[in-house]
Amino acid sequence: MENSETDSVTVYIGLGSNLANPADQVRSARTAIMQTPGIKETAFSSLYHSPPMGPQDQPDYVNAVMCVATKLPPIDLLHCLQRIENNHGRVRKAERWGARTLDLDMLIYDDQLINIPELIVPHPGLAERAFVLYPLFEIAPQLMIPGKGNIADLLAQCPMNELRRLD
Ligand code: A4P
Ligand code: MG
Repeated sequence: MENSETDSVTVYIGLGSNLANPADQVRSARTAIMQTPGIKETAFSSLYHSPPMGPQDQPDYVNAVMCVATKLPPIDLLHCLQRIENNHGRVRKAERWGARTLDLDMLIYDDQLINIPELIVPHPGLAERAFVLYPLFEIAPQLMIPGKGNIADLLAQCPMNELRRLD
């Protein structure tokens, strides 16, 4: 049973960028995730454009959400995502929510609730962020988010505001 599909879990990953051609950064990150051994893409949302949440003196963001099937444990997957961020020129600065070439957030890992210093899942901001909820809803309209509820209900509480879908 070692290699059976049933051993895989479903994971949702949020991709975001607002530096160095953000749409290309997101597309290239998608390819890098797909090419990671042990990870299989099952869905990828449209790209979405939005003004920055947090400090306003930074460029607008491009975001997307990806669904993957994987057998990697959560921490191993986090480290894979951090390696891909670093390969995309991610520089971690002291300022909270500052500009970045690539941000990969583990939004949901199967039905798990994880709260350790290195990893909080579901991602803490998920339920209030239009740039996460709208692309997530696009690829998983029936989703139940562990500890937070049904995606359609969360979306109904979260106006789209200036978020727009890119073609
Ligand atoms: N970490 C804990 N939980 C997770 C998780 N579920 N996924 C830890 C990924 N990492 C997680 O992350 C800091 C630490 O969080 C990591 O070392 C990891 O162990 P980081 O990527 O270095 O820092 P960050 O992303 O700046 O911090 P934070 O608070 O996670 O920021 P967010 O929530 O990612 O928000 N505006 C728009 N329009 N679109 C955006 O995508 N993104 C941000 C960043 C701000 N404004 C934005 C957007
Ligand atoms: Mg992050």
